[in-house]
Amino acid sequence: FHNLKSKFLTIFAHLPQLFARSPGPLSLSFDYYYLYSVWILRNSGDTFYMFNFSSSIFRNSGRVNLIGEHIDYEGYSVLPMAIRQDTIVAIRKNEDEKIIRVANVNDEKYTICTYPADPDQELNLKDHKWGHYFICGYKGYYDYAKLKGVDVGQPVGLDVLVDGIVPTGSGLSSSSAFVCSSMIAIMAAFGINFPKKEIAQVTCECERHVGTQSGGMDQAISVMAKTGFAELIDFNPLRATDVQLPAGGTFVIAHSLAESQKAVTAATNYNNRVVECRLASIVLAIKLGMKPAEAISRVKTLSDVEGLCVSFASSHKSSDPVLAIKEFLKEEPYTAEDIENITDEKLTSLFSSNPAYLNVIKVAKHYKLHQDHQLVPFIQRAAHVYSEAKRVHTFKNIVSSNSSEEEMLKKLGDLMNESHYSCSVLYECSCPELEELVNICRDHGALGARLTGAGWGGCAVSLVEESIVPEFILNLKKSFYQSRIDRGIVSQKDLDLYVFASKPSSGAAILKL
Ligand code: NG1
Ligand code: MG
Repeated sequence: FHNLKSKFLTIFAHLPQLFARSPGPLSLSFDYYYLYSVWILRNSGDTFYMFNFSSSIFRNSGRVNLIGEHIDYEGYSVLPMAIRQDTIVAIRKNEDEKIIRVANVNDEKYTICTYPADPDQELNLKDHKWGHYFICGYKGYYDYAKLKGVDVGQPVGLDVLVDGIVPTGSGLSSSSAFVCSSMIAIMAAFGINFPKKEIAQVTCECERHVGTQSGGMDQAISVMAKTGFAELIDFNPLRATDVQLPAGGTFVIAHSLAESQKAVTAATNYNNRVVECRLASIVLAIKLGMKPAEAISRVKTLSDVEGLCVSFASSHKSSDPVLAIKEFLKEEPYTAEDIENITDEKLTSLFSSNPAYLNVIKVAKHYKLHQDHQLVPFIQRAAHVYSEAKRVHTFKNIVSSNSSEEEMLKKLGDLMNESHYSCSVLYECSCPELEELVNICRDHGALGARLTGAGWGGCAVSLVEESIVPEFILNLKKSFYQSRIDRGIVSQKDLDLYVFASKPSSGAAILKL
């Protein structure tokens, strides 16, 4: 490991135009991204072509989701863009020891993790470690190689060094940047090429080994992003369509400084919502006429029942699937018993094959498929999902329309505000710090501002007119961050890591050394 680290650092030191050092973790200068393209190895078309280096470096970017929150796992399209902040993984085989060592350049915060070189190991989820994400990529590699009939041979040891500057627990998908670069690094170490789309699919599935039952947005954008474009990501089958954003607007990302440790809080937060949506879709399907057994076996997501909801709506002269929800989901929270009466099956048996779901039902007291609220006539998870799915397409249509730029930016901002409202009130995945931050962003001229990523902490993204970006950031520093600097929550010198403007950046890349 020490050799690898010193080689890694020596390479960095010898390429000052590529890597600018800062105190603490390595941070990367802008030129580095420009020069990346010179160093990227045949990252073209649909496949990464890899060669057997003695040691190589792989990078994947974080992402900001512009719109489409908590709907990827329900099968709906989302619209993220990659950001400049990324995770870099260097790897080499160690034939002498059957151990995987995962070390970090920032070894004070991220101490070295070791694991057996065994693809069948189970991760200890009760003791969550940062290195677990590497093992997700490792297990994913073996699962996939097996599926493809690749002869993987006997497992060997791996020395791995990581340098990440995507803020963690921030909704910017540091986890997926790490899982994706890990898996690509492992492929290269073993001299295997897989198509990019398949990498995105496998990494989505293998990240679930840390426990979160996530959809595939982060891995897809991390692997398939292109400089200068946001991407509309469709699922089943996975597809990325370039989306050119209006030039006069910039997305500013600001961290609420509340860290959202999704893997740790999965049972009450992220996975709870996944389970609520699953149950909402089954209950809806049954109410709309499907037999319980059929609904349980066929309906996995709200997108699976949208067709039924739409036919119901159209028989009432509407095209809005939300009409069916209003009609068929009751307004009070559901208890497990209520649901079992509808589905004719115990929840524990319904979810017997998924330990993460079982953890959710162990701690959940009731499920909010549809809950009344004094502010709006109906508030529910399903309503969020259907309306957010629509907003994604509206967003895409607005940027491809021929409205004036001013009008376009205004409409996009409005959609982002609506999305935030829906996340915060219907989906209840915001938190006080995010609410404060989003309001401050709007007060200082954001055309729209919303939480991004899973929520419960992490970042907000604002759409800001290009010309006011520096002033906007300065104002956020004064109104949101200064009091937190005074309270010792964040230090002045780190502030630029937590609030920054970002243009759409590139995705996965391989550096040949
Ligand atoms: P973040 O918070 O960036 O990890 C998570 C999920 C996404 C998506 C969003 C909510 C993972 C790896 N990613 O993103 O798939 O569901 O929440 O839209 O869990
Ligand atoms: Mg994540």
